[in-house]
Formats: sequence, C-alpha cells, structure tokens
Amino acid sequence: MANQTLLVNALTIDATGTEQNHQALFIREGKITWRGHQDDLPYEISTERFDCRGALVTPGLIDCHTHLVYAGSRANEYRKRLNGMSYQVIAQQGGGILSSVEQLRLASEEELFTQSLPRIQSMVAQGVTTVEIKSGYGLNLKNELKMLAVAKRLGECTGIRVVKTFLGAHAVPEEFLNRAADYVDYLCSEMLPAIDEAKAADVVDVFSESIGFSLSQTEQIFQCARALDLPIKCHAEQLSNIGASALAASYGALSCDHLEHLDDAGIKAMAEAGTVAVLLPGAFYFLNETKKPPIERMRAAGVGMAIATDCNPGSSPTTSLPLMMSMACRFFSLTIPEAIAGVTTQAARALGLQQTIGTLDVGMHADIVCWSSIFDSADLCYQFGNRLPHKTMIAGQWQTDRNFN
Ligand code: DI6
Ligand code: FE
Repeated sequence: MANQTLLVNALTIDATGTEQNHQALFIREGKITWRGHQDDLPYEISTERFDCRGALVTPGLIDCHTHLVYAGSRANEYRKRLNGMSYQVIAQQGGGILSSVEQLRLASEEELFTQSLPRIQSMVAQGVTTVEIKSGYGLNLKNELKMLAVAKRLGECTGIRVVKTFLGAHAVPEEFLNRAADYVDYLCSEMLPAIDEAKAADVVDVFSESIGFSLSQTEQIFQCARALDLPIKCHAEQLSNIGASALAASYGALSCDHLEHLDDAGIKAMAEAGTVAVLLPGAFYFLNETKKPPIERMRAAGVGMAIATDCNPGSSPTTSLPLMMSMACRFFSLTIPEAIAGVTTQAARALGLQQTIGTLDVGMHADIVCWSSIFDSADLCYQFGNRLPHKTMIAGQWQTDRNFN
C-alpha cells in the first residue's frame, strides 16, 4: 500500500540516552503510527520491511539557529581576525554584519537563492530535516522580505521544513547611523507589521548586546512581537552580560542563544519560563572565545540545552550540525545523550515544535535519519566532521538513497 513504511532492526536511543536494539517503526501517511520492539509488531502491520541492520536511527536533526541566507563572503575579515583584530572592533569599523548587509542588498533574489542553496543542501546531506533561517542582513523592509522569501523557497525546493525568523534587530543599518532608537521605531511601526501581514516570518529575534540592541530597545521589539502574537527568541549574553536572557524569559521566549556570559539570574529566569538555551559552539570556536556558557549550572537548574550551527558568514561559517555536536561535547562538556537531544527534542522546543517533531514517538511527523554505518550512538559525535552516509525521511518520504544497501 502506498504511503507506508516499516523500519525494522533499528538501534534507537531514548531520552535518557539508553540504547534500544531491534526496534521497529511503522510510518503511515507521514506520521509514526507504531513504535516498539519488533517482536511485538501487531500482525496487521504487514508491509515490505526496510531492514536497518542494527544501525542507529534518530529523529531528523533540527538546526534551530542559522543565518544561512546571505550573499558573498567575509574571508577578508577572517584574515584580520587571524592577525588579532577582534570581532567587535571589525564591527565598529563598519565591517561585520554591515558588510554582509551591503553584499545582500546588491544581490538579486535569484542570486541570493543560488548562493544559499548549497548550504541548505549540505545540511540536508548531513541529516537535517528542519532548519530555522533568520533574516537580518537586509535591515529594511524590501531586503528583509527578500531574505525571508528565499528562506521559504529553499524549503520548498529541498523538501526540508523551514522556520523563518525575522531578525531586523541584528544591527543598525548605515542610513540610521547613530540613530538606533529611530531604527527600532521604524522596525516596530513599519517593518514588523508588514512582515506579519505578509506572513513572512514565524518568530521574532533580537541581537541584544553591547554592540547590538540595548535592553530597552529589545523590550520594545518584544512588546511589538507580543502584540502581533509572534513568538520570540533572543541572541543573549554572547559577548557580555546585559540581562537580555532574563528579559527574554520574562516575555516567554522560546530560546535564548549563545549565552557565554549568562549569569545565575538569567539561568533562574530561563528555567522558570521553560526557555531553551541554544548553544552555538561554532561561533565560540571561530571567534576564539574562552568564556564558556555555564553548562553545569544550566543543567542543575533544569534548563534544556539545544545545539545549532549559527551558520553565518561572520562568526560561524559552517553547515555541519554533527560537527557542532562533537564540539558541544568537547568544548562544553555535554554528554552524548545531551548532544543528541540538543539537535532533536531540545531543538524542537527551541522552535516551539515539540508537539510534532524531534522524537520518534507515535503521532509525530515521520522525520527520521538512518545512520547506516553507526552502531553506537556515541559515533555521531565521535566521528567529528565526517559526512556519514544515511537515508533521510521527511514526513514519511525518503529524501536520499545514498550508500545504504
Ligand atoms: N550573533 C552571531 O553569532 C551572528 N549574529 C549574531 O547576532 C553573527 C552574524 C555575522 O557576523 O554576520
Ligand atoms: Fe546567530
């Protein structure tokens, strides 16, 4: 019968990290409808079996923080940084995010799509089935809409789920130089309502930072998002602590991201609000940071931790979520189960999608990755940077058929 698949002999891992052998999953009409030990399969389920041969099967990976739609490159800044110039100084001198804004505004929608497509394809090839994509290099209505339109198109053409986030508050554009307050007014009164009207974004994000937007500007944007019923996220405490995470949590933020400088007040507020901490070890590595997010204290407080690539041209030019898992284990001392949860269940929570994706439970969308050469779940983090052969299913449809048999 069409629209159904039976996976058998799968190695799965539960929320505690315990491995389970000989698992079967039955998928029908795009959803998981049965899961358990294959010996317990009900007799009614009789269809052609797909034998996983004891290899690992995980939920599709979720990259919950990316800026993958961008134009051009910032390799020139990389050279400067290797010579000792800091990310902050480059930004203050008009480089950084603003140099990507300049390149993006010059690119047509078609060029932007063509340049961004290989990045999303590379993610899909590494097991990603849902990706969050932020705007934030347009910084005016026309160009922010252009970015979000490209994000939508990338989802349509690859089949991957895309969550679109409006990050108009990423930097103050040149035409508002030294007039950040005016830019935030423009964002709140014109850009965000128009983006909402066009249904171009699902979430609103703010880069709340000493070199970004202040706490009161951040709150103004959160209020505006709340009035439009849009969920929020926040780039918080990446380079300094200004209390952005506690503020975001008080607005019920889905996630606070980066968090190298997070303090106890922020941890407490996030724990109480159920706000997920999104760890971005690629940016930590690439910016040569030494201050780590307070993992132990977040763990003790029960703050859920997700892991993402932060794929962007300035601080994390990578598309490899499995590599980020490995870095989160090595740099931030996450356990293997935490790293796997970080790109599945916790990443789904960071996008507000935990009811439909991120686990292999019955009733969830059948977004599934078969890791054909992995027989120990630790291998997902251990073999760092390798592109492992796999077979990926999104909503019950196989996406790739690479090296499996
Ligand atoms: N934090 C980041 O890591 C990215 N944006 C942000 O607010 C970096 C964006 C860039 O440098 O282009
Ligand atoms: Fe970011």
